[in-house]
Amino acid sequence: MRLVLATRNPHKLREFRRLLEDVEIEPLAAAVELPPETGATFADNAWPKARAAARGTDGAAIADDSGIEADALGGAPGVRSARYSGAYATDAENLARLRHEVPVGGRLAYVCALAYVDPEDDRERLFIGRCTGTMAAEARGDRGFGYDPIFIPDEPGDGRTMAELSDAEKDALSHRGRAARELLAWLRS
Ligand code: ITT
Repeated sequence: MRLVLATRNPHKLREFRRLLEDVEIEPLAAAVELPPETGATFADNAWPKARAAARGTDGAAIADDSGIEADALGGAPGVRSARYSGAYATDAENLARLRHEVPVGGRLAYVCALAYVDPEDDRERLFIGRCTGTMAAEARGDRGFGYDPIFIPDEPGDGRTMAELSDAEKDALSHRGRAARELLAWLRS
């Protein structure tokens, strides 16, 4: 089976290729334009990305809209996670702002909305994955991407940040891993 992944984020492509190993995950063609992310929820943003990719490639597509929610900020940055420190902010700039605003030990959650769209049989489905954790005292680790160096997942509970876990460990507990496994189970059912 083949699926186009509607993303411009190479880290997401790498993670989905690991997570959906029986599926051939194709990158999005450069000519396909992704819509602006103006939705109020992760799902609102995931659907248009998946539909644009399915239309642009004439095949089934998936899209991930994801981010981090901080209790101390009433759930922000949420859908604005990629642009938290400005429209063209780097991962390092976004992480620095979150560290500045959330106290050490503050509750955090990663969320992933994964939309599946198949234009051939009109099948559409949404899967949501969550992963809870806390703010680290300092950025640690060089694996993963984005906010991983300051996110201490509740599991396995040994104090390591997401960026200090192996790929297999991150996949087993991450928001994206959880959503991807639900998609796989549904595709096989
Ligand atoms: P596409 O829209 O092209 O898929 P994007 O990077 O802009 O790429 P999002 O709009 O979904 O994707 O933004 C996701 C944000 O949340 C971005 O700042 C990421 O760094 C962060 N994020 C999502 N999943 C993450 C993960 O597993 N680890 C660390 N940060 C993550």
